Amino acid sequence: MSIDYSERIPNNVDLAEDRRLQRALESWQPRFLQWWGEMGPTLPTQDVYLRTAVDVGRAGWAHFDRVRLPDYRWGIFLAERDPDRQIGFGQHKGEPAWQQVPGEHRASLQRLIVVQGDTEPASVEQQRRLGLTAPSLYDLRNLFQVNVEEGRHLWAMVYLLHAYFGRAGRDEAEALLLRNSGSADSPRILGAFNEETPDWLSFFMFTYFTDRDGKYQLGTLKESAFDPLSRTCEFMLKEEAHHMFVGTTGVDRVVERAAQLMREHDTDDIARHGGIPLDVIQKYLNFHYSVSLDLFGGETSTNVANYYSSGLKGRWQEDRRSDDHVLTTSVTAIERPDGDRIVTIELPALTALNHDLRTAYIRDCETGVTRWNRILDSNGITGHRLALPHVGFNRKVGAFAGCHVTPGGQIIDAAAWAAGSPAWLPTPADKIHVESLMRPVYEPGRIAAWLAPPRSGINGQPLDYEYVRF
Ligand code: BYC
Repeated sequence: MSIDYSERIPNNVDLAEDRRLQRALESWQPRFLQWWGEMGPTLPTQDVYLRTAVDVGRAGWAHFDRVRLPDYRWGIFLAERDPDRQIGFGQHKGEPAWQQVPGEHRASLQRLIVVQGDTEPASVEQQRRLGLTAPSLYDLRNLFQVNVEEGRHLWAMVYLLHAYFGRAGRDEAEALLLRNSGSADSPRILGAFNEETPDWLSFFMFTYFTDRDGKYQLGTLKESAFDPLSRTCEFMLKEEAHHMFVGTTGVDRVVERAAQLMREHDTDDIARHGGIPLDVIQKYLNFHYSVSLDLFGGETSTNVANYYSSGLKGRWQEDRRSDDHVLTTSVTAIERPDGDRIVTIELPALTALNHDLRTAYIRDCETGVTRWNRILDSNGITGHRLALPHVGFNRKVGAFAGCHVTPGGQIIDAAAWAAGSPAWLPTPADKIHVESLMRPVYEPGRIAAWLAPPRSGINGQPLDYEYVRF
C-alpha cells in the first residue's frame, strides 16, 4: 500500500477524505516543526542521506536520498488492514478487531498511546546535541535517521489521538510537544526518558537497551484489539529494527576497538591510549540496562492485567503462545527481595505480564552480550567478559525499588552500596574520560579512534560516501 506524498501530510489513511481530521493535523504540523526546530538536532546541516518510507508492504518499502532535515516528510503510515482480523486474547478473544474505541476502554487506551507517544520526542530531545560530536559521517547519518523516525513515531501516536479521541486526544497531542526530557517542571512520563544521552557510548547503549524496550512494547501494542493502534505499531516496528542495529553494531565497534588496544598495548588500562576500557563499557551497560528494565513497570500490575483482559495490550508474540490466551488460571514465578535474600514466588500470570514481557526482553538483551564477548574472544581477549547485571540491580521501579542489589545479585546495605557503586555505575571520572573522546570527525571515510569502523556503508554506499553535507 503506497504512501501519498502529494499531500501536505504524507499518509496512507485517505486523510483527504476526512477534512476535519486533516485540518486538525495541519494545525498541529507547524507546532511539530517548531518543536523540531527548538528541541531537535542542534547541528546545522545542508542535507543528509536518509531513508524515507514509500510503501508499507513487505517488499521495497523504503527509498534513500539526500534530504534537508526540516524537509523530511513526516507522515501517517499504517500497515495494511486485514479485514478479517480477530482479537487474539483476553475476554474478547475471537471477536472482530475494533475499528473504533469502545467507550469503556477510552481512558486506558488513550493513556497507553500517550505514554508511547511521549517517549518518541523525548529521545530526540535527549539526543539533540550528539551531532556536535559524531565519530564519523556514517554515525552522524544514523543518528539523524533515528531522530527523524522517532519524530514520525510521534506523528503515528498523534494521528491516533486526533482521529479517535476527540477533544481530549487533541489536548494530549498538544501536551506531547510541551513536556520535555529532563525538565524540572514538566518532564517526560517515563524515567529513562529524562536521563541524559550526553555521549556516543550512551547513545549506542540507549539504542541497544532502551530502543529494545520500544520493540517489545510496540510488539504488545501490535496485538491490540484496537486495530488502528495495531497497524500503526506494526509499521513502526519495521523502522525500529534499524535503531537497534545502530545500538548493536555501535557497541560492537567500541568493544572491538577496546580489544585491539588492549592487545596492542598489553594492558587493560586503555584510557590513556584513546580507548574506552572494558570496565567503563560494563558500567555504561549496567546503567542503561537497569533504567530500561524500569520501563517495564512493576512485576505485578493490575493495570497490565486489565489491559490484557480487555484486549488493549497483548503479550510478545501472542499468537505463538500455546496457552488459552485468557490466563485466568495460570501462574508465573517471579523473583523478589525478602529481607536480605532474593526469593522466588508464584503469582497469577495475569498480574505478572510486565514480568513476562521483561523476560522476553532480557533474553534478547543477552544475545548482544554474547555477541560482544565473541568479539573479545576473536581478538584474543579471554580473561574479560561483559555481562548483564542482576535484574534487581539499580532499580527504581518494581519489586527491587528501594533495596540495593549488586550486579551479581546480592542484597546489600546502603553503606556497601555507596562503597561498591563506583565499580558498578559510571563515575564522574568515567564520564569525563568518555566525554574527552567525543570529538567530531566529519571527513568522509574517517572514523574516530575510540571505535572500530563499521563493516559496511548504508544502502550499499561506500564507507567514504558523504552521508551528511554541511
Ligand atoms: N517511570 O502498574 P505499573 C519506546 C508508572 S520505549 C515512571 O507497574 P504499568 C522508545 C506507571 O505509568 C516504549 N513511571 O505500570 C524507546 C503507573 O502510573 P499510573 C514505550 C513509571 O501501567 C527508545 C505506575 O507507575 N512504550 O518506544 O503496568 C526511543 C504504576 O506502575 C515507570 C510503552 O511503555 C517508569 N519507568 O506499566 C524511542 C508502552 N514505570 O498509570 C521510543 C505503553 C511505571 O498509576 N506503556 N510507571 O499513573 C505501558 O504499557 C505502561 O504504561 C508501562 C507501565 C509498561 C510503561
